[in-house]
Amino acid sequence: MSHYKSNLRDIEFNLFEVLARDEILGTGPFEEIDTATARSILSEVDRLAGDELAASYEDGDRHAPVFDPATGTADVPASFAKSYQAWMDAEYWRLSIPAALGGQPAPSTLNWAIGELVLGSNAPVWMYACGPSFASILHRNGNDRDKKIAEHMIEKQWGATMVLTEPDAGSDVGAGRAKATQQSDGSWHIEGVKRFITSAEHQMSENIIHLVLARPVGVEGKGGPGTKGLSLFIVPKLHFDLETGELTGERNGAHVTNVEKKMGIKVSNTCEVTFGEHEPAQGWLLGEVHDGIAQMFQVIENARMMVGTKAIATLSTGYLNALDYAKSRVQGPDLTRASDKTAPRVTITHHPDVRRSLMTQKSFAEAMRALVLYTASWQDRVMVSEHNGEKDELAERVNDLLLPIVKGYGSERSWVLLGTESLQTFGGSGFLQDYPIEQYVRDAKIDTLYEGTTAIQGQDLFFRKIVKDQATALGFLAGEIEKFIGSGAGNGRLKNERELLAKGLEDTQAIVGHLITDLMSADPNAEGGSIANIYKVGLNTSRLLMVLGDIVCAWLLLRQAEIALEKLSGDTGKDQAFYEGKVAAAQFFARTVLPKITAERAIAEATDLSLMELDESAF
Ligand code: ST9
Ligand code: FAD
Repeated sequence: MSHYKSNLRDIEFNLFEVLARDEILGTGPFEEIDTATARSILSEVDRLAGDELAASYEDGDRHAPVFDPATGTADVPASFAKSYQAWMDAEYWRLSIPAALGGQPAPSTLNWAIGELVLGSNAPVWMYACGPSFASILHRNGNDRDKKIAEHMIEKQWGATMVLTEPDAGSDVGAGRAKATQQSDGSWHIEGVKRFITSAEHQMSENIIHLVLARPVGVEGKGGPGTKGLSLFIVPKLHFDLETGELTGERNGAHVTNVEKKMGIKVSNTCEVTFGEHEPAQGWLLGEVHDGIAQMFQVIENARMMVGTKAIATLSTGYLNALDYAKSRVQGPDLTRASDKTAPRVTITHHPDVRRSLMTQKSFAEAMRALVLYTASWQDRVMVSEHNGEKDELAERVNDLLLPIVKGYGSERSWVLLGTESLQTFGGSGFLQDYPIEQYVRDAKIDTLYEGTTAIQGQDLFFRKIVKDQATALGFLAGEIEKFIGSGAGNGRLKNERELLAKGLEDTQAIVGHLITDLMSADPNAEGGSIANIYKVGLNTSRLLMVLGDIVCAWLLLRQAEIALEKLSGDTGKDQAFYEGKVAAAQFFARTVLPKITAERAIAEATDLSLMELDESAF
C-alpha cells in the first residue's frame, strides 16, 4: 500500500473553483493545454505519485547510497532509480520548460500542483529530475554555446546541480572562496571545495552539469568581495563535444570527494565537490557575463518555491495518514462517559484533543496549499504578460513578497506540525518505522534549512521584499485582505472571522510599522538615532515572517470558505462534506491562530536591546 495520501480534490478546488485557472488554460502561452488536458494530467500524475514514485520512498531511506571513495561514486538503490525513470519517461517535466527547448509550457499553478504530488510522494525524484529546468536557465541567460549545452541537457536528460555553498560560506554565500581563472581558449578553470551539493553524484544520468558560483581572478573590475564578485560557471562532470553532446570519454576535474550521512532525505545525495585538485575543472562563463548571483537567484527562486511546496506536501500526507489512523484506533471512552468504567471504548477521533489536533493539521495543510497555488497564480500572470511582450511589475513584486513566506513559513509550520500533531496522533506507534510518519518528520526538517534558513527568509522578507520594495506588494496584499474584510463574504456566517481577520491585519501592520520605526532609528544621522537599533529589527524579522504567513493563510482560507458556503447553498451532492470541511477549517484557523498575532505584536513592541547587551558568557 502506498505511503502517499494526496488531496487531489483540494488541489482542483484551488485551481478551478478559487483561482479560476480555466480562464487562462487553453489560451495565450498555454494554448496547448486546456482545462480538460490539465485535469487529466493531474489525475495521471496523482496515480503515478501514489504508485511508481511512492514505491521506493521507504527503500531509498533504508538503503541510502553509500559513498565509495575509491571510485567517487554513490549509487542510489535500483528501486529509487526505477521511480526516477518512471517520472522522466512520463515527460511531465516538459510542462515547465520553454517551447524553444522542446517543452510544452503550462501555467505555474499547474506545475506546482503537479509538484506537490511528486514532492509529497518522493521529493528526491523531483530534485534529481531538475536537469531540464536547469537547462532552461542556461537557455535563458546563455549565448549560442550555452543554448546548445541546454539542448544536450534536455535531449540526453543530464542531471544538474546548483553549487553555492562552501565550508565557510553557507548563509553568507558572498564569503565563497572558490576561484575561476580564464584560459586562452576562453574557458575557465575552477578551483575550490564546495559543500552540501545536492545530486552531484548518482548513476541515473550519463553526465551532470554543475552550475558553480566562483570568483574570477585577474579580470579587471570583477571578482571583488561579496556576492556581487561571483560569476556563474557551467562545469560538467564529464567532458563532452560541445557541438554533438557526445561524451569524449575524459573526466573533468570536478570530483565528488564525500557524500554526507544525514537525518533525512537520505537517497538525495548531498556531496562535497572538489574542483581542480588533480586535474583542471574546466567550465564556461554563463552568457559570458559576470552576473553570477543574479543568475543563480533565478534558480534559487524556483528552488525556494520547491522547498516550500515539498514541506507543505509532506504535512498534507502526514495529516491524511494521521486521520486514517485516528479513524480506526480505539482507545478510551468518550469524555462525557469518562467516569463510567463500563462505557464502550471509542475511536480516538471522538476525543476533543485529537479533533483539535486533526483540525490544526487540516487547516494548516489546506491553508499552505492555498498559499503555494496563490503565489503560483502570480507567476502565471508574469508568464502571460511576458508572452504578450509586456512586464507585469505588480505580479513580479507580489510573487517576490510571497516567496519567503512559502519557503520560510511553509517549512517551519509543516515541520513543527508534522512532529507535534501528525506523529503525535499515532501515539507511540508514530515513533516506529511501521508508519511513514517518522520518515516524514526526518525528511521535512531539511526544508527549514536549505535554500536559505528561516532566519534568512525573515530578513529577505523584511529588508528586500518590504523595505526595498517600499511596501508596494505588501500594501497591495493588505488592500486585498481589507477588501475581503469589508465585503459581506460568507452571508453573515463569516462575520466573526472577518472581525478576527481585521484585528489580525491591524496587529500585523503595527508590527511592520514598528520594525520600520526601529529601522529608521538605526540611522546614526537621524536625531537620537543609533546603529544598535538595527538589532531590534533583527530580533523580530522571523516573527514577522510567521505573522505575515498566518494572516495571509487565514485570508486565503476564508476566501475558500466564502466559495464553499456559496456551493453549500445549492445541491453539492457527494461534495457536501468537502465544502463543510472547508468552512470548518477556515473558521478554526481564524479562531485559534489569528488571536495570537496580538501577543506577537506586544512582544515585538516590547523589544529592547537587553538580549544584545548580555555578555555571551551569560548564555
Ligand atoms: C541549496 C539547494 O540549498 C537545496 C536543494 C537543492 C535541490 C536542487 C534541485 C532543485 C532546483 C530547481 C531549480 C530549477 C531551475 C529553475 C528553473 C526556472 C525556470 N531574490 O541582499 P544582497 C541577489 S542551494 C532575487 O546584498 P548579500 C540580487 O541579485 C544554497 N535576487 O545579499 C542582489 O543584488 P541586488 C542556497 C536576490 O548580502 C544580490 O543577490 N543558499 C534575492 O550579498 C545581493 O543581494 C542560499 O539560499 C532575492 N530574494 O548576500 C543562501 N536576494 O540587490 C542563503 C538577493 O542588486 N543566503 N538577491 O538586486 C541568502 O540568501 C543571503 O541573504 C544572501 C546574502 C546570500 C543573498
Ligand atoms: P550557517 O549559515 O552557518 O547558519 C547557522 C545558523 O546561523 C542558522 O540557524 C542560520 O539561520 C543562522 N545564521 C547565519 N547567518 C545569519 C545571519 N546573517 N542572520 C541571522 N541568522 C544567521 N548548498 C548548495 O549550494 N547547493 C545544494 O545543492 C545544497 N544542498 C543542500 C542539501 C542539504 C541536505 C543540506 C543540509 C544543505 C544543502 N546546501 C546546498 C547548503 C544549504 O543551503 C546551507 O546549509 C544553508 O544555506 C545554511 O548554511 P550553513 O549550513 O552554512 O549554516
